[in-house]
Amino acid sequence: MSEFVVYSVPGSPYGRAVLATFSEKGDSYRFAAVSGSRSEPHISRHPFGRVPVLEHSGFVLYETQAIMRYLDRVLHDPALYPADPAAAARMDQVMNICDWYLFQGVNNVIGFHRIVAPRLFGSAPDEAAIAAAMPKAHVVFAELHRLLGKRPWFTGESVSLADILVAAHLDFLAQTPEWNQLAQASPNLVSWLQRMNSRPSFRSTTWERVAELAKAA
Ligand SMILES: N[C@@H](CCC(=O)N[C@@H](CS)C(=O)NCC(=O)O)C(=O)O
Repeated sequence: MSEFVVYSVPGSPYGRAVLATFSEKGDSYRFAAVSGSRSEPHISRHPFGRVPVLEHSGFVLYETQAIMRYLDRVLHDPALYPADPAAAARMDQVMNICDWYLFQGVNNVIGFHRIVAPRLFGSAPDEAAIAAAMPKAHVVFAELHRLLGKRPWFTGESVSLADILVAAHLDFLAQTPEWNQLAQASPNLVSWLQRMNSRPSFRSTTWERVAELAKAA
């Protein structure tokens, strides 16, 4: 099979979800660190200037969900998309909750101001923006708590793309002081995240590990 190239940056939760998908499948890729996502050459790969982007045999694909589903189809077992229609629909729903509500207005505010901005730009967190994001964050946590319920994974007995995508984002928030307050009423999410973090796919894709990959590339 020809080479897979992942264009991303260390620390990107979306990038991590793609890298963890490769790891869950037991497949390899080349990591290509992006510097300047809004300028050439990256802007030609992704006109919206985001990461990650996948390249495979000349096929260039952006949008994390599309990349994860593509990898699930072209790489070998285990399947990361449930066969049961209701479980598959639940997976799709949770992934869209991640993109529309967990990322937009929650992780791209709290995660950005607490972790990304201080680490990459040396700027102080915008406390007002973080406080304003908390009500939405509480709704997202309550809903993920309800949807996970007592199951080990979001779609039942085995890990799916939904677990990978959501965990990449929640693990980011878990490193912020807001985490304790947000996760207080959701012990199932806390133990689920611990289970995800103990998987090789997550241990090998932390910000630090991906930074090492980027350095070695
Ligand atoms: N809808 C996109 C979102 C990707 C995204 O927002 N990625 C972030 C990093 S996690 C990014 O590229 N941020 C850089 C920027 O906004 O300039 C996807 O699913 O891939």
